[in-house]
Amino acid sequence: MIIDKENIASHNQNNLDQHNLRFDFTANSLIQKGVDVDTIIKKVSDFQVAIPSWALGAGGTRFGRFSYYGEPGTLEQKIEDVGLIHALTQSAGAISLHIPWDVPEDAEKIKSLTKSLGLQFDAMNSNTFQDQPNQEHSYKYGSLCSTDDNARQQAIQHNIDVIKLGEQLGSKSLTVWLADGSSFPGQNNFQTVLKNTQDSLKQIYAELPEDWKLFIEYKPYEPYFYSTVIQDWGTSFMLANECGPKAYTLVDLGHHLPNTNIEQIVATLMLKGKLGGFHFNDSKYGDDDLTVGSIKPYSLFLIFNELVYGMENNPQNPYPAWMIDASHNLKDPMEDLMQSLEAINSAYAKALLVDQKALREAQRNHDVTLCQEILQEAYLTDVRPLLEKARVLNGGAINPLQTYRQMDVRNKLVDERGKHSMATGL
Ligand code: RM4
Ligand code: MN
Ligand code: MN
Repeated sequence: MIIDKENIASHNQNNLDQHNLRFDFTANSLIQKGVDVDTIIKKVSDFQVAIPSWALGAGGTRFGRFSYYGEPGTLEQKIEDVGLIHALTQSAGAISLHIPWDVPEDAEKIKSLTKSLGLQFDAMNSNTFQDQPNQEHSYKYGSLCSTDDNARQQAIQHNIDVIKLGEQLGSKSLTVWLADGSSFPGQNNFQTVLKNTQDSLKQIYAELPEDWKLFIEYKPYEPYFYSTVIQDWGTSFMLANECGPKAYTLVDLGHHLPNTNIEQIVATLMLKGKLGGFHFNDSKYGDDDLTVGSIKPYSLFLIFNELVYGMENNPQNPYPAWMIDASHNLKDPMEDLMQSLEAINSAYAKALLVDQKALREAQRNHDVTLCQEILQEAYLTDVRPLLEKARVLNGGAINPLQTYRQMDVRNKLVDERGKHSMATGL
């Protein structure tokens, strides 16, 4: 299924008067305060977030999985779904593949389909956290960290194969997330597994094409419950430094213990030029993979405030790769992803509204009250009309979720694909 711009434009007609009213009010109030509204709209339009190929189907928990009707059963269908989300939101212009869940049978065909929908290939993701059928050596006791040379070599080779595949597709980065760890004290020698991981990453790094980046994710626990080899940003940062200038830390919002000050981690990494990628989601307890902004929208804003500061003041840090890393147990995945995109764009636009000059001045004067007021002033602004404008200017929907429902997209997909089609993934 493909949604064309005329179709979206005709749905927009019903919302146009309301949108214009709301936009004029917001834009005029901001202009009065000296805000350059056009620049903010342009920045929001340019902000593109990748959708992972594994997020279009229903996610599960270790207790079970409830299917979602009309799930994309093939890689082509997953790409089509991202195309639909992008057509409506104009802000999901890339797809990120997980290998071997989504190995293209014909790379050229996949490439042209992706291009025709206005999408690019974002980072490639390797998978050494599961054993695949017919795999020779098991990852049960670790992959890149393994003390079994055969398992370790196999995991290194898998990552190299993923890079080669990514080159065929035009991707420019590899994201490595390792489950490696232990569930019981004494199970692993901490120094040995860390050293093995470092050696393995260096071997993968050595195979990285000149214009590629390596992103190293971290996570404190799960699937193992006593220790994780790359447990925190410090370990990831250290490994990235050991590898070299093309290796970076990747921050996944769900990969922190409760109450961690993620915005401070962002600031530290950007100062050091080592924040390479970002995975968005939200959580109450751990790696819950909930809709972005559904639990802690203010934290998301504070994180964006540091990202915006870093993007404007840290030329030593490359432009980060953005991706939504969520899982959908209950909601229609596409609706959920559109809600996430709205939350991301909203936090970004609010962060762009922070009066940086006034904030620096208040910080210099140790006016703590005013510092907080300045942040709240931006955070409490209703930026939705600006996001609507950014979409409309690019041919997207004023209200993507409503348009998606009015177009009855899910039922049409069920008709096309059948009720019980299943997506690969977790
Ligand atoms: C992990 C991590 C990775 C993702 C897998 C599916 O928790 O966030 O980025 O590839 O989940
Ligand atoms: Mn992630
Ligand atoms: Mn995760």
